[in-house]
Amino acid sequence: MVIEEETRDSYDIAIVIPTLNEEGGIATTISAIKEAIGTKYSFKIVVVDGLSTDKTVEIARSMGAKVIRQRRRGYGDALQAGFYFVDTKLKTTVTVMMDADGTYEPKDIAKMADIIISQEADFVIGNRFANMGKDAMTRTNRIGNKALSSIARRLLKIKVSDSQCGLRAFRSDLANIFYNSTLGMPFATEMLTVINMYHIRIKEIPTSYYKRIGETKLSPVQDGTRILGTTLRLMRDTRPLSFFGSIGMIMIAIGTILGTMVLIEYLTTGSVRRLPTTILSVLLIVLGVQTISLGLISDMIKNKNYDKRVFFSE
Ligand SMILES: Nc1nc2c(ncn2[C@@H]2O[C@H](COP(=O)(O)OP(=O)(O)O)[C@@H](O)[C@H]2O)c(=O)[nH]1
Ligand SMILES: [Mg+2]
Repeated sequence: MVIEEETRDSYDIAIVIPTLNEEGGIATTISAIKEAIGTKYSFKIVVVDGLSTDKTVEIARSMGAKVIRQRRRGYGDALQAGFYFVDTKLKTTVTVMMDADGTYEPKDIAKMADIIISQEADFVIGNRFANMGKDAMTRTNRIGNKALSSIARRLLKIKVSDSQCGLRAFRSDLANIFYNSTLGMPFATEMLTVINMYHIRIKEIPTSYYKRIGETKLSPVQDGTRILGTTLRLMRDTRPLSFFGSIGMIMIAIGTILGTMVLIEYLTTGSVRRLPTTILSVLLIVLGVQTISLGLISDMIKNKNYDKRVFFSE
């Protein structure tokens, strides 16, 4: 173990870049990173390729990046594989993640590293809305990203403006929680939920966002729906009492309104003529109470299974 530690290459920053057919953007991205960081920090670029069929891998290797191949598919899985590599094969202080499409400003990497190294925060995320280039994001994506961020803030208590921002940096000794957490695959929203769970100190900084080189690998509708589904699942898993509690309360509220209508009718006319409404009202109230009970049980299970790893800052 000690021998392995000593033979690991050591850098200030590891920059993990997932790629899937990015031959148009990878060279620009790597050279812009080299130029932006210069000699301020030592760094290693780790490209995690998802079986690109173009020249991405050759270009990345020829420019000195370490290229690893993910076994499974997907952006989240690629990041996890990259973090695992950095955590187990290199020795670094800061881990950064970034796209290979020229959308992010490489100068922001050093800014983020400054914050982590000075111990001002353990995790830094960009806010693309702060300084968004013209045409950098389609109108649909802009609205969608704002909506997803606002939903995540409300449902998951994640305190960031741009929950889908792909430029992030964190203390490398925290890497293992992102590939080894109880939540399964952490990716964008998942990562932020894990940060909340462990009370990791997060800071948001304004970042630039430029128009993409090459084709996007995400589809707005399909991925937007998936992210929304993930947000709900994460709320169920991490805040079960709020999740089931609010569904139950809504049912009880509707049931009570319907029941009150029936009661008023009974008090004024002396008879109950709306039988279906009466049944629905009772059903909703009973189901509502049951749903809240489910929340209480889930909350108990969650607390029993809670991952008790602790972290500290100096
Ligand atoms: N390794 C790997 N990289 C991926 C995969 N899907 C997307 N990427 C890369 O992840 C980054 C983000 O994807 P991108 O298409 O830019 O998404 P957008 O920024 O939301 O438009 C890019 O560098 C992609 O090449 C995948 O399945 N595997
Ligand atoms: Mg991108």
